[in-house]
Amino acid sequence: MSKIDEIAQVIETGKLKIIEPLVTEALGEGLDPLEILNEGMIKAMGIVGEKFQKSEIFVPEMLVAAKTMKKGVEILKPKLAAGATTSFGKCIIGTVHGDLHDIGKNLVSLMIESAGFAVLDLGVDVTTDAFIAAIKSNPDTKIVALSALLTTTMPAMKDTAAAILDLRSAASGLSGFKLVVGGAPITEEFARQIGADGYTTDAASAAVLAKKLAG
Ligand code: B12
Repeated sequence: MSKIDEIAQVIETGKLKIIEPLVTEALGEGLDPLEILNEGMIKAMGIVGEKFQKSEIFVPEMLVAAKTMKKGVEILKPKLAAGATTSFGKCIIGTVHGDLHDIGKNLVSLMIESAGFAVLDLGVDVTTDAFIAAIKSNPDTKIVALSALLTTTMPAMKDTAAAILDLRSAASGLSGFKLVVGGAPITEEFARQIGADGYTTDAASAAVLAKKLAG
């Protein structure tokens, strides 16, 4: 079994104690951190999701897999965040109200930060009011990024986006930011419907998009 497959299996089965030495070992062997992330970790979470859907595993197993992935990402973090030299301004990011998924949001945050933004991460289950308050107290924000992982929280994303866009079009002096959205159930079409300025499918392309929109 390849080291990357081994990492995937350790995440899938939630072996929290093994992930740290295993990822360190993989990096020591010169494996590409992005390949470890995409082909090992993210792939494993996809399998975890499928197993949950088929009722082969339940929430506790999904949770321990998530914890294992988070620990693995911690080891990868310094390698993924290359350290940007340009400054693109501020980005506010959060997972919308009712949604507790944050692994993808954290990766997007990490990539956007390493692309040269100062990131204000509001966390998970973020209400519309909390997004609005953050924008008001950070008038120099260039990007507002919303994440949603559940079809049931897509309406919350829509409502939050509407309030944010209202704030932007009001004569509030807060018109200098772009709104980007993402997360597994989000599509280009949904993003357009709710008036977002941008949408992408993964963390690396989210950083490219943020730079393009802020530039
Ligand atoms: C781990 C996990 C959990 C963990 C979350 C832990 C955590 N701290 O995040 C826990 C156990 C808490 C959990 C709970 C639940 N979960 Co869950 N979970 C998952 C799982 C297995 C992996 C998610 C993940 O981390 N993926 C890896 C990351 C890297 O990918 P990602 O999040 O998609 O992010 C990438 C892109 O989407 C994008 N992206 C993400 N955000 C943004 C934002 C922007 C701006 C941009 C541009 C891009 C972007 O870039 C990211 C990086 O490349 C998924 C299955 C899946 N395949 O997604 C189910 C899944 C999302 N969960 C599901 C469900 C049903 C639930 C529960 C309702 C279960 C329950 N009965 O309680 C609860 C809901 C809790 C809540 N209120 O939020 C369903 C959702 C079904 C649906 N269509 O709505 C899924 C799809 C599983 C399934 N197949 O049924 N879950």
